[in-house]
Amino acid sequence: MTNRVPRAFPILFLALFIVGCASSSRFSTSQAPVTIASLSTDGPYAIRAYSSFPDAAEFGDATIYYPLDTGRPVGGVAVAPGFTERQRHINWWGPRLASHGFAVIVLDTNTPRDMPDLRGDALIAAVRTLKAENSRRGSPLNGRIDVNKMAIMGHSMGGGGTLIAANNHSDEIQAAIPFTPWQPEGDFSSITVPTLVIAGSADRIAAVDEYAWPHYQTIPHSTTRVYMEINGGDHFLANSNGPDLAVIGRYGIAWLKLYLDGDERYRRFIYGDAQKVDAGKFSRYIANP
Ligand code: 9J3
Repeated sequence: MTNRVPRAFPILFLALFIVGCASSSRFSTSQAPVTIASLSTDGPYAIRAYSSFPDAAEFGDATIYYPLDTGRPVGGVAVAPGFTERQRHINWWGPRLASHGFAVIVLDTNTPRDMPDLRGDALIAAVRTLKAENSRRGSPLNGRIDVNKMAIMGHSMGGGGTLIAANNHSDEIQAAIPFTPWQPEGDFSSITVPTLVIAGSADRIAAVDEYAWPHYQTIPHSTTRVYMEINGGDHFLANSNGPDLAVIGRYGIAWLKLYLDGDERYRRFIYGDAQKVDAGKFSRYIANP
């Protein structure tokens, strides 16, 4: 007995050392200093993409982008394009968000002319697809998704769909980011999840005073919501060819880090000093709270 304990010690220390090294390398990746620069470009994780997974009736083709070696389950994000658009119009979000530690499904609608309500159905179905990937044997994401951290995003009619889906399914998601959204007479008074509306003051297709701004105003005061309007931004400011994706991406990443992951280090990029530096970029930045 007395000499068995000392003999176990070296093995115990070796095991602790190995575990310590492994977790400290993870720690240094996920806890690296977060800066305006680090959020303005791709993040620390290597990424992969795949497109073979079970079909859903509510959308067409889709691609899932995901990070390698996160050492923890990741949140999921579904992204929908706008009227007549396809994945490629908005798929820059896939690698950008995946490299910061999210599993991202970018979808094609069943037909390019689907109206916003169908895009909302597509987004919720895509969220369910991501959740199912977590438990599908053989999926690269098997056991790697935190199914309680889900967000939806979309452009224009896909942004309308984002708002419709958030309004009807706030119980299935944790955050929403409509960009240059379009939904005539939209009433989103049942949204309870944190919602970031990204808009452009020079949008000639979905003019902010008819769409994004009134859409935002229908979201309840009791819901965490931000209205971010890029001064001079057009309808395509958050699409793959947008002129300032460094900034747009930074706000999207910070929103998801804060409200999916609950990581408070990102709050200052939405509400604090690291947001104030951008004041000159916005015609309106209404943060409530
Ligand atoms: O998805 C969009 O770009 C909607 C823009 C629009 O005004 O469509 C009208 C048919």
